[in-house]
Amino acid sequence: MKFSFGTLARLALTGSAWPEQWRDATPKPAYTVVVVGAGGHGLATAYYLAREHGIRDIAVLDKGWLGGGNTGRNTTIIRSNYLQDESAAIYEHALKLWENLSQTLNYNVMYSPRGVMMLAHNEHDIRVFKRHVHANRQQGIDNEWLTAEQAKAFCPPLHIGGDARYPVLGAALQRRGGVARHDAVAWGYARAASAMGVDIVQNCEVTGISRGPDGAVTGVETSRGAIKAGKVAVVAAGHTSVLMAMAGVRMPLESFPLQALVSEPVKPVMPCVVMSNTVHAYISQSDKGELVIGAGTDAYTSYSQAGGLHIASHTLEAICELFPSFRRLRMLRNWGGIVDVTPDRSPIIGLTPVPGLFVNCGWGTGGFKATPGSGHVFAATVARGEPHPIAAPFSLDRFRTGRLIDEAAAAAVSH
Ligand code: FAD
Ligand code: PYC
Repeated sequence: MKFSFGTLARLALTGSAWPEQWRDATPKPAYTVVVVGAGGHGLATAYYLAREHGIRDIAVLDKGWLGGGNTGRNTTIIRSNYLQDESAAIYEHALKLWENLSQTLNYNVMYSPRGVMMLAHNEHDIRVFKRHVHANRQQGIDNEWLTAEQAKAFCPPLHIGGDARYPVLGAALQRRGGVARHDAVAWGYARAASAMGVDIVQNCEVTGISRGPDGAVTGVETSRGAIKAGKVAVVAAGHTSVLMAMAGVRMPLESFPLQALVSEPVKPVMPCVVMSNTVHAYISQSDKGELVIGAGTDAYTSYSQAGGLHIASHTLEAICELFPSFRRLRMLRNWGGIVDVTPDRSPIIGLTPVPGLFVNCGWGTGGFKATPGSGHVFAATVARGEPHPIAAPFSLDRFRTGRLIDEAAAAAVSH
């Protein structure tokens, strides 16, 4: 078998080869909708446009390979325990879709609701997480408070002792939270969309967004030629500002590297997902046996798909303090992605000042869990030309009106 650079890069990132059948799709000269970005959100958007809105004349363009952006680089934590009502609504919408996604797509996305536990290490953490527990229950979302001993019983390798630099004082547990297989999500949506006639065009970089005399979008310029489009939907995490600038739209976004790593594979040892905001670390175990560990974002904006080594070292120190028995494991591979972050740490989904141009971005460090819900509500927004009710609060114009959805203090990882 001959491997291309894309396949080798995939192998390095995810440890598995990728399906070949979409690589050489040739773009047609015109489509009803062009989706820019073949990550999970872009592919899900195309899938729901085709399945629920009957629009099948769609191209999903990616400058690289399918799922090779953040979708294939994240630590796959899925939860809906957000503080604000608007956020809880969209993440819970996504969580409900996750629960049946393998059946819906007829593709095993390996969704595993093994529980996500967020550790409290000080009085402030306790107050914040208890506030989340109460808010989530009011929203009809499961979340419960555990004592340190209950947290240890749920996750035996966890060290809760008083000799730790950050002793565990308790934890918030969302039992329906968990993980999924990141690239399977991209492939599952791609295969199902492709079967409905959607063209998925890899190695096709969008270099310009064309507009007519009335200012409305008319198509895109790409590394494989011009493509006409009635509507253009930009779903290009990390690169949204660059793409939107092509249409003259300035975005309230900053791009940061965020990194993760895996250990050598071991037998099942870690029964759930554990996150610690205070020490900036999160950990789970993949079905292949690797411990999947994520770090915080770099302090400086950058488009480099690698984070600072000192950030990863800090994370590993924290993980080793929380899980002393993992000290003897060796690191297998590490990588980075580029996340785009909004001032209120909430996504932007919806219409733009340019007629026919739509955008879905700003998921920061937490958009994997949103993939099905985001694609679902964005597809409705693009199809109807007006925001889906769940997407409506996340409009771009909240940065003009000031009606922000502040999840900054609520986020479980450093931004
Ligand atoms: P992507 O998968 O990045 O897709 C965007 C695509 O756009 C890319 O494939 C890119 O090649 C393409 N593109 C860019 N520019 C162009 C162009 N000019 N022309 C054509 N194509 C273009 N979220 C969670 O919920 N849980 C987690 O545990 C979690 N952990 C994370 C850990 C790391 C290390 C990272 C980096 C992110 C993490 N996230 C997590 C965030 C999550 O990965 C993202 O929010 C989500 O995957 C974004 O999906 P997407 O489809 O929007 O973007
Ligand atoms: O949003 O749950 C999350 C997350 C975990 C790691 C990165 N993001």
